[in-house]
Amino acid sequence: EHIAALLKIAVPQKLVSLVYQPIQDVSSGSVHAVEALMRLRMLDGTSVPPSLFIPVAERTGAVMELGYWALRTVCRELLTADHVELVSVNVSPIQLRAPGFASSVAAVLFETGVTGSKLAFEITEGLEMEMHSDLIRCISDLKALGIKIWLDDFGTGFAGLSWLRLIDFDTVKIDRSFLHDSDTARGRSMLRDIVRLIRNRGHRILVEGVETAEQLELMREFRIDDVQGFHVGRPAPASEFTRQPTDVA
Ligand code: G
Ligand code: G
Ligand code: MN
Ligand code: NA
Repeated sequence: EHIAALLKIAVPQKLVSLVYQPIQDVSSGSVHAVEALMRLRMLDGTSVPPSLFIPVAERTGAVMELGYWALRTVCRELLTADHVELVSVNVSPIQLRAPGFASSVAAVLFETGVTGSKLAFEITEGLEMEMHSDLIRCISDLKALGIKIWLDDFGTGFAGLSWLRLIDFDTVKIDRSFLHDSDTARGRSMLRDIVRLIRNRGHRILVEGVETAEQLELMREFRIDDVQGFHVGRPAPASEFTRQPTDVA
């Protein structure tokens, strides 16, 4: 249909772009990472949300080309700035399952001169993710390149616990629905239990969707490592992050 056709021309026609959302270390207050988020606009300029075009891209296979484009763009427009420490990129299970994915990623790193340790790949726990052994091998190859592996949207699907059993994630991102439930005692105790589970397994914990100072304070009480959300910052173009801190003055 329309979106599928649009995706075929998206890269050459420059209809895709990336915006970056800051990730803050709760204890130091520093923004030590940003998440890259894809944006797609139609020929008339209106934008299509990722919730609409990513599933289509996964179904048609366009997610492969878009994924390499995103990785190259992150390396070129952001990671060449020395003071940018870490960028997380969303990666679809379709990409992880594609033969030769890790070596293609290595080629992009080589080509752009970027070190793998400046990248994190976010993997969403979804129903469709089967525990193929080649997927697990791919993840270990990516880790060997220095790339961090994060589990995204933890708690939204049914596969999260299986993923935790099989893969040693650097960071687990707790879905923002848990934070939004934390205004009730029941919601808070649920969040506390999830945090305890993830922490006991030795992962770093990021909570998404922090929108108020009160929520940030609660995250401090819960000893959450990292936060992301409108209270910390909204997604913005690369130019917001490539300026040296001294350029601001
Ligand atoms: O940016 P927000 O606009 O709505 O993004 C929603 C979701 O879309 C993200 O959480 C992520 O799961 C998905 N998404 C955004 N950018 C990308 C991308 O570059 N690749 C993939 N596979 N998913 C993305
Ligand atoms: O799926 P993934 O969770 O990685 O995508 C992040 C999505 O969440 C992006 O679409 C982004 O625009 C959105 N987002 C980021 N911060 C907030 C927030 O504080 N509140 C809400 N409601 N959405 C957010
Ligand atoms: Mn994400
Ligand atoms: Na998420």
